[in-house]
Amino acid sequence: MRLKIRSALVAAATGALLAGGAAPVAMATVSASASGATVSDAHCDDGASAARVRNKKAKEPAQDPNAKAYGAIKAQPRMPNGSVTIPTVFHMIQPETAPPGYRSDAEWQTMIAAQMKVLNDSFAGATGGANTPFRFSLSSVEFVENDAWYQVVPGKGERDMKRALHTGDSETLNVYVADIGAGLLGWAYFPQGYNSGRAYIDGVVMLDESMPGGTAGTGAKYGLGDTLVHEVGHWLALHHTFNAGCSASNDFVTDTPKEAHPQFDCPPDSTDTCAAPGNDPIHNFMDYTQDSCMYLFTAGQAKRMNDAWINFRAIP
Ligand SMILES: [Ca+2]
Ligand SMILES: [Ca+2]
Ligand SMILES: [Zn+2]
Repeated sequence: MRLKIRSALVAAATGALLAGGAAPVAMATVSASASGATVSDAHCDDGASAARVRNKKAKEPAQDPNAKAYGAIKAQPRMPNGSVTIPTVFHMIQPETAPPGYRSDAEWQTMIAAQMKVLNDSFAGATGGANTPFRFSLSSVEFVENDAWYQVVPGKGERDMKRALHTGDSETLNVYVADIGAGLLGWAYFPQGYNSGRAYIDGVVMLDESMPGGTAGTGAKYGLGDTLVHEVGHWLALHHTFNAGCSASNDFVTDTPKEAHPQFDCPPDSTDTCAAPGNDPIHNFMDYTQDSCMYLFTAGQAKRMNDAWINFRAIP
């Protein structure tokens, strides 16, 4: 199969953020040995994945019961806020023939720039939560026309796509953007799996219309760009706030109150599903509430991401 890739390299050396889609777009066509296989085998054979779903009926990728439970993480010194800038690579997966109304590349570029701002503001605590060591710099955007990957789900199609497109190392954030299937908003892999011999699988896959200005969800309730923030939380080892429910371990973060199950939309602040102290963390990026409702990481989550970076991603 011919794989058409149009690559727009964006200030890779300086790490400057892309402003409003104004970057020059270099056209290139390359061939790849993608098999064109179907993406119907939605099972996920890596237990180290975690997802965000669009609705209560959507299934998350199945988790391998034999996979390690990535629980407590070895404590490390807290890095200063904003001290780690993560190069971020966008792979924009597109249909081979654009349907009527499909967005132009310039529109996607604008949404990607807005997405980077949401990501940085969120990890800086500028939206109401804790500051973190992490900032993100857009290093490249590529547009890839491939019908087999356009509605990718976890599984073989995902692996084919990532084998062909993944770039960088454990410190590089690869973001695959597509009209993903299975009712998912996105999924990601925990950093502990990076050196499993399948480093190419690392990264985030997310729904294209979940980017800022997108149409995802009823009333575009998932169209403010928080899906990427949530998935990068997983990429830095955060569990869902409802992980293991009201159990003692919960999400292995002490300052996120336990909650029995995911919350959707935006329930009242008084929502409280576990007897343990504190109301449910419905405003936390790692719950399942709508974008306008989620806007914070806690100091404990910032510390867990800090520790995960040093333990699993930082290259000495
Ligand atoms: Ca907790
Ligand atoms: Ca409680
Ligand atoms: Zn998730």
